[in-house]
Amino acid sequence: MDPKDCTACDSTAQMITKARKDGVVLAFDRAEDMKPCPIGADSACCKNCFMGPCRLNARDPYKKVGVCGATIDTIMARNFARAVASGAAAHTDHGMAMLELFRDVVNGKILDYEIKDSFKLHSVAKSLDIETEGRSDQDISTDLYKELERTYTQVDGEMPFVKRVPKGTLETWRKLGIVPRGAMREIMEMMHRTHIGVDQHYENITKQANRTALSDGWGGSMVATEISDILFGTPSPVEVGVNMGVLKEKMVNIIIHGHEPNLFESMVVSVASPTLVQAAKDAGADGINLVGMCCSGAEMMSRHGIPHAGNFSSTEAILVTGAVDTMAVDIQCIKQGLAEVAKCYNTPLITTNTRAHIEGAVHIEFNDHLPMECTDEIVIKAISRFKNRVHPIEIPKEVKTGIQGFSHEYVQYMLGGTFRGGYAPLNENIINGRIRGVAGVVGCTNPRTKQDDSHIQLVKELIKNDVLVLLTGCAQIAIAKAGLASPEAAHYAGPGLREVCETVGMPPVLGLGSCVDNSRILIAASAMVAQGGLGDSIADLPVAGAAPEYMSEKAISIGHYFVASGVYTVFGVTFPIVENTKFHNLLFNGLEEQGLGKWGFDKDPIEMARKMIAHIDKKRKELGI
Ligand code: BF8
Repeated sequence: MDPKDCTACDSTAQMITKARKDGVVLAFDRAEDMKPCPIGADSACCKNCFMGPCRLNARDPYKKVGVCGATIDTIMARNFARAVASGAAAHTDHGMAMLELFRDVVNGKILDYEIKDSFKLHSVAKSLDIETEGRSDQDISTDLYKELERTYTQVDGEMPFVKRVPKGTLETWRKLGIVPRGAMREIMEMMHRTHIGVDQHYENITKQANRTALSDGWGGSMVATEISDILFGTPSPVEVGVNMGVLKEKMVNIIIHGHEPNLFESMVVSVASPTLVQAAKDAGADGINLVGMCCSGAEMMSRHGIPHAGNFSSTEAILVTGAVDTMAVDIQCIKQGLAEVAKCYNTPLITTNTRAHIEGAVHIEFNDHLPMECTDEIVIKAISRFKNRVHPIEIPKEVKTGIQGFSHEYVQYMLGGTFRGGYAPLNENIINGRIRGVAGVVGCTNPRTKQDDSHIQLVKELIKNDVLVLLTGCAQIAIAKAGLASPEAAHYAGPGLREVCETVGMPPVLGLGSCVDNSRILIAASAMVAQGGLGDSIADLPVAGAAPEYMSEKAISIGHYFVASGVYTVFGVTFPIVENTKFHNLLFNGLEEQGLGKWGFDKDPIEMARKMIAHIDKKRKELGI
């Protein structure tokens, strides 16, 4: 396939062309070579036991059942629920790692990190009814740790952050019996119920999938975001360059790619070490250039303005520049193919997390108690590779500068300041129609579809129609590369949104950070409900969500927690379900009838925008605005 058809990102296209000249195979090539299994793509295959695998016919879904008698609805619901459980497990395990780090910082067992944002500590504690008046940060933190541990370990009752859920939404959850208890319990029960011969009613399986997904959004992901803000600082707007042009030929280039911010935070300290900077200079470099990719990159870009080199589909391609002196990774979305591409360009690929080793990579374990041992070693390896560069360097020139770092706290401040008491100006602008509604555009890129293209088309269409767009994860990077994250991009917006952007001096899209930071969107939605005038539940709001190029199980969990929270959520690329089945009808209609949100699907980004806008208009009409 022509590189220009693989991606809308010129840098990545340039590197695909170079890789082909160099005889190096990338995910784009493997995607062409590996046609998806049509039965698996429709989720019409069950391999949950060893009497199968059983394959049903998507064209005649009720003709056959599995060996155990499982119907197409049971099979699809179980497969879908297991994707939710896996995605939720990834986010909650990440959140748990942050919580453990917080506990040991508070206990004084870890000295390399500290509480950077005491204001946020107090506000999170207050939101959970923890007394803060006249108490030390240490005492508040100890109570906060104990309270948030329940997010994981609690076997009965309601999760701590459920306190933040709008009243109307919570009433619906209670009525349906889907309030999450503890993440471990929900994920365990989900895996149990999808075992052969347990839960064999697609509606009941979906009920537990709702609860499991909610334990991610209002649990693990929210813990990851809030604790990371407390430890490393809450983002506020910062100007950042994004795309492969952030690499510097004369510097030692180090890429951090993954999801947990602690590795990256310690890298920031290591690359500033005078000894290591001198060592880089002694090796002939002008200095050390630290850049991010994927989600931890998005977090560091938001918190510290660290340049970002690209999203999921560009992680192999960037190695083809020959300019990457080391890529260090931790967890999630790290392609095994990186090892082979890194080898071709003599780039050390370093795994750092005990949970994620890759055959062919060097493993240097990152230990929160002695983090610099790992990060200094990464820098030393990079300097050594710089000194011994053997491949010609070709760095694409593209860099787009934009504004990132819009935490929900800053959105509140920017649109009215704390003195106005919350989200009043946003709600007013929605009610008066300048802003038609709000859309979250999130998720991955996927080599099965032209990289970034659907994100860009969808977002342009939404802002043209006065829909304010919130972004996270790889979607945020796609939009930044397209130059839409600068205030000047307001000229793409419709007249109402443009007026708001120009008055405030903000871009028409607001980047909120990594995928766990989708929890910021849940909090913003709750704040909009609490502000008044837009109903009493998230399902009442004129909002919608989309992941037009998703590829991961985490994205399915995110999509499902938005749906279960009341949001119409549209996915692109493919949807792992057979149409015209009872389970499909439940996800795409039935959940909304229960008072929740609903799923949507469209491969065409303009059609996707049309569906989201129609939903927003329907909600506006119901609200009488
Ligand atoms: O959590 S958007 S490709 S990097 S899964 Fe992965 Fe998807 Fe990117 Fe981050 Ni999220």
